[in-house]
Amino acid sequence: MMNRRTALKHLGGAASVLLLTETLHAEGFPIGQAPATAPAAPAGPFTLPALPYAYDALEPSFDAETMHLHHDKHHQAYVNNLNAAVAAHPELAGKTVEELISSLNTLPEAARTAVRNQGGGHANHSFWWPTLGKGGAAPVGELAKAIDAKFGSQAAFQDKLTAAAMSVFGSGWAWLTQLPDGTLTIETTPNQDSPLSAGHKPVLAVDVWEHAYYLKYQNRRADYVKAFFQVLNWDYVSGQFAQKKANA
Ligand code: MN3
Repeated sequence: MMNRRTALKHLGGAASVLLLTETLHAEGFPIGQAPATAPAAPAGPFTLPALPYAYDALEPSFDAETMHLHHDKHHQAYVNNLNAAVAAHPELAGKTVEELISSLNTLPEAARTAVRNQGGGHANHSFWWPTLGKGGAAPVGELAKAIDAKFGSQAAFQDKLTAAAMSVFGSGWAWLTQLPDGTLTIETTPNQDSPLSAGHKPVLAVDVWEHAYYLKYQNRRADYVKAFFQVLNWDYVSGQFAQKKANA
């Protein structure tokens, strides 16, 4: 049996360069800036975390094919590109991706934009996958109280997050985050920017890049956001919130 990796090896350098060029283009690199010869992506220090459930676990809301592409191709590309970006900066390799994007201003200028984009993509997706799954229909405990206190009700919160997700022009994310004073807020970030860069702690998020929904929902972002609430793992998100609060 020839797997994809073996097949690529047999196809040789030209095919690899083509694939990498397409990946770079898909991740927002103007095609003219893709390297003429593609060095093999370093294997680390950053690695793709496994999905904590099966690819079809979120069906029918999020289809298995989208999950395959989103995790195995898009997230993997952020990891590969981040590894390439830190390869020339060994002092960055010992840090977690969260530490890197929390202190963008302290990074060497040559690596800053790549870490912001590729590191942001890696951190955002690594945060996001475990918050999905089928666990509970509503927030519980401390998070339920905090959402009610801030937004009035769970339904009002859902409406506000939906409106935020719909308001993102182009690619980005809508978030529920915790501010340094402990209160909750809804915010959006463009591209792969992370709330961590502003010192805000993500509680939950909606990825509104088209790669997250186009196969199944095409232009219907509102339907996708509705489907997101069907696969938001409230039990996990509430547990994480309570734990962080206890440790704060
Ligand atoms: Mn995504």
